[in-house]
Amino acid sequence: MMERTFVMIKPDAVQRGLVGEVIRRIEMKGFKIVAMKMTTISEERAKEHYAEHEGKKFFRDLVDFIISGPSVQIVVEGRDVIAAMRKMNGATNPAEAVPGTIRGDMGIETGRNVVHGSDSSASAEREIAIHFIESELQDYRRIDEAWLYE
Ligand code: D4T
Repeated sequence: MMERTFVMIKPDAVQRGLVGEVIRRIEMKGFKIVAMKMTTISEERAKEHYAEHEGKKFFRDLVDFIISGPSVQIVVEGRDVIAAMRKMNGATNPAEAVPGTIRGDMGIETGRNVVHGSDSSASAEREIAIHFIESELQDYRRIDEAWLYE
């Protein structure tokens, strides 16, 4: 199914100069970037984004980390992209993420795990709406679509 997912390149990855590497993997896979911007997320938005974790012991640190500096917000489109992007990201804890995944290749600890990807279509829809307005989403075709999809 054609889907959209929300990806965030977290502040640790921006500071470490890994933005290009994450985007490269998304593009190389064949997925289409339909929106992208760099912002420092507001505390209000961060709390909304991570609402499911409110009350957990890592919540405060998580919010503080995510608002600590610029991050890159991306909407990615493609066939079954939600699950595929989660696979590309790897396990939440980079120590358990297998080599070849973004976290497996680029991270060490859970609280600095480089990237975020929506975990379901409901989450994707919710998260895209938190970070983007409709007019920020671009409608175009990749020239190689005929060679990516049967
Ligand atoms: P995100 O949402 O960032 O893509 O991560 P996951 O979907 O893979 O993992 P998650 O929702 O369980 O965790 C969200 C976010 O919180 C951080 N975290 C998580 C943390 O700092 N300590 C923890 O114990 C856990 C479970 C890392 C990712």
